[in-house]
Amino acid sequence: MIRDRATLSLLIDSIGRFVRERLIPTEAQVDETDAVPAPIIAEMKALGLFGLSIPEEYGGLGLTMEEEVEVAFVLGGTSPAFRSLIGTNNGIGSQGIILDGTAEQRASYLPRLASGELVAAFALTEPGSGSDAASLSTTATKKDGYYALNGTKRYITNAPEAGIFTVMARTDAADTRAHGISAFIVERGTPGLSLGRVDRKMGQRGAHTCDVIFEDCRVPASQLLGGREGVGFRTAMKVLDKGRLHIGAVCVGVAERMLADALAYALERRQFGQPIAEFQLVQAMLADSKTEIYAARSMVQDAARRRDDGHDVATEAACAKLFASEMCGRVADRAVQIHGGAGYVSDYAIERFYRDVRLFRIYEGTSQIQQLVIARNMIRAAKW
Ligand code: COS
Repeated sequence: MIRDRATLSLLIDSIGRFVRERLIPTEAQVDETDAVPAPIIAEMKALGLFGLSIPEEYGGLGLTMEEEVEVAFVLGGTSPAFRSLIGTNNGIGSQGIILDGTAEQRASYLPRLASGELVAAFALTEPGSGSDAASLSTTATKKDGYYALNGTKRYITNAPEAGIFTVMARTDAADTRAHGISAFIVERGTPGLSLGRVDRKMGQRGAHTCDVIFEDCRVPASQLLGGREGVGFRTAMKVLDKGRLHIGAVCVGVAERMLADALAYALERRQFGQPIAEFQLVQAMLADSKTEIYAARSMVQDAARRRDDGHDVATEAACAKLFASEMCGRVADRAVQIHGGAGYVSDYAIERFYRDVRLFRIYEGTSQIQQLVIARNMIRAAKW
């Protein structure tokens, strides 16, 4: 639902200008140095980007899902590393607190997440537990007024920068699946929490991941998310439903950027005496990409509206993420093809985007997990 079109247009215009004038010119530097410059981060904070989806009462912009995906389309027009920096505060890092946190937990963390003073991370994946998230083995053992956390979380986005971690851990050793899992808000600096070395990734340089290690990490009982044990897996799944929709929107934005770059190149590059855009085989690649982007954009918008209307969109979010991320991979491949040899060297942005977008088909649930979620929900609905 779009609450006020004029206000949203102003926001989108200012973010679009920021993307064009500040982020796109800094993309190559971010890739080379593996860091987003501090002045850019300060501007992101001033624009309110860290609190897009955090409710207004906590200092955020309180965007609806439909508004958020419109913003994500625009943010997708530049390197995904920039979006990644604000992604956890708006998505997987804050949504557990928004959806299921206690009043005290919301009041304590959301204002600082909205301003960007604090960066949040979401710690679900482990060395032995990825797609099968319910099998996680990190334990949280209740002692006198605190929980002792033990285990390792892997590939945790923004962990090197994070001030808080939403950590899924097993509080009931007897239940080896979802209902034995609880969620905790763990502050950086808690004794027993340490970080591994920053991962060397294929792409998205400037966005950082690493292991988060818990060794008898004493977490006060007040940090149990929502004050309830056994519902942490459900919280994580709800968070991921929203996150998947957001990632679908980012995929649309990035695909639009790659297609714009490919079209510009096809118009400028001449072979056989004419711009290669005049060749029908190149046109087919342009047209297929345009069509698929339009389809993905429509899916994401529709799923976002349904979520705003209060519907359960687990299936639609999975459909949107599956289609948009796979589409983004195909567009990246065609865009490199249109660039020819120029697409394989780093003088053009497409070489970097090709590596960056590969992650979309993996994180926040692989394409295969999206397929599984969609089919399971279909079968469940058919049975009732
Ligand atoms: N919203 C709310 N609750 C949900 C839910 C959702 N979208 N999906 C599942 N649940 C609930 C189920 O209702 C069930 O609770 P009840 O038994 O009380 O009904 C519980 O969670 C367990 O669900 P399920 O039995 O479906 O769990 P499975 O282990 O079989 O499979 C999948 C769940 C595979 C879908 C899940 O593990 C998953 O999404 N894996 C991918 C993880 C991922 O995306 N990782 C990325 C890391 S973060 S970047």
